[in-house]
Amino acid sequence: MKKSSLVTGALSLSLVFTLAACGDNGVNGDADQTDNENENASNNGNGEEAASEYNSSEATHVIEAGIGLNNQHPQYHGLLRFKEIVESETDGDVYVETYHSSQLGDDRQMMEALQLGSQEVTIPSTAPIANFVEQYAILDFPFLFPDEEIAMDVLNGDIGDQLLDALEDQEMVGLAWWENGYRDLTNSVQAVATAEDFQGLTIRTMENEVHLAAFQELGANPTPMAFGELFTAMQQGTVDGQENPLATIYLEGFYEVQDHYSDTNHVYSPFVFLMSKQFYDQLPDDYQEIVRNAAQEAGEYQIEENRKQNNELLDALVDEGVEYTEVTPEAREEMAEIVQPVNERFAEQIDPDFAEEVYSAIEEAQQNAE
Ligand code: TK8
Repeated sequence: MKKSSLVTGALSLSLVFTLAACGDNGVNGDADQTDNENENASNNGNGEEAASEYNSSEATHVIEAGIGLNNQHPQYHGLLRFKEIVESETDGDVYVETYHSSQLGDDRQMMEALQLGSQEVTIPSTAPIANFVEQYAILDFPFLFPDEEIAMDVLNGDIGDQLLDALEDQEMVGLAWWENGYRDLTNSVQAVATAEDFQGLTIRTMENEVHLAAFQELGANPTPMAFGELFTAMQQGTVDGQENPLATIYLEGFYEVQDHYSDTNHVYSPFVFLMSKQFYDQLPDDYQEIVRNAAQEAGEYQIEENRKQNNELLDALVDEGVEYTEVTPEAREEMAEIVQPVNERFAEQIDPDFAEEVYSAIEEAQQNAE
């Protein structure tokens, strides 16, 4: 596995500046977040909602856990479940502090902090992980996974294990697969029903080369940006739109700044529950097992709640005044054909053998499901 030490070095430096700019509480005081009209996003991540019968000053080990999404999202509820399990099973000897809404930084910065050992847990989408372990980019190929069950089968099998193991070289330990879900498009310009409708739209993408190339191929102007900057970018018109699963679109209040929603389902987005290797390695064996099982168990809860929200929030979004444009299977098929050369190019460039393994694992999971 290739280590991109140059990129990593530059990022460490930018992390130092970011932390220095945050003041002494380590919370990201980014103006973007306070300008955000969505009140959920500005709540303090370590307030009442994460109440605990235990006290960090009495714990031997303190886990600072940060995510990019807000405290309404199933990802945060899953993190609270992790906290509950770990604290009760260690009788408060391992204490978990929870931060949401990019309070500790964006996905990339938080992974950097895990490498440095200055933060213990984060749960990014796989897309930004590809900047650390390039094989992760293959998971983010558009229209790769036919459904969520098949995706989870593959991730909880040999493919997923290989990807989690590969994180160790990057000073991170992958404890479990969680789920963000199928990504859909919103924008403030036009209804998007077909591939042609992407033409000319400025779309914020995650910081991932495959996403960038795929949206280019569709004729859009992709603009990679950290999630924490997205709301303001849409509000100010820096970007016309973005793509995320429905739960994120609704729970982050994107309807305040977006007019159109299309169920493109263009890519399945997993989350990975990551722990700092430095931190994990110094935990006693029984605690290692407790955090591993807790990440798994909390993940099962997160996935269930997440799927429910992704399936149920469409009406609520429409009630907020967003126009829903249905994307037909034929239109999706056309989009998939247009971006297929991107998948082929990256498979070749990144790791053709591993890409083949992923394709066969998906086929096998599909056959087992039939
Ligand atoms: C949150 C991100 C987010 C992702 C994105 O930190 O950046 O759009 O979908 O959920 O991981």
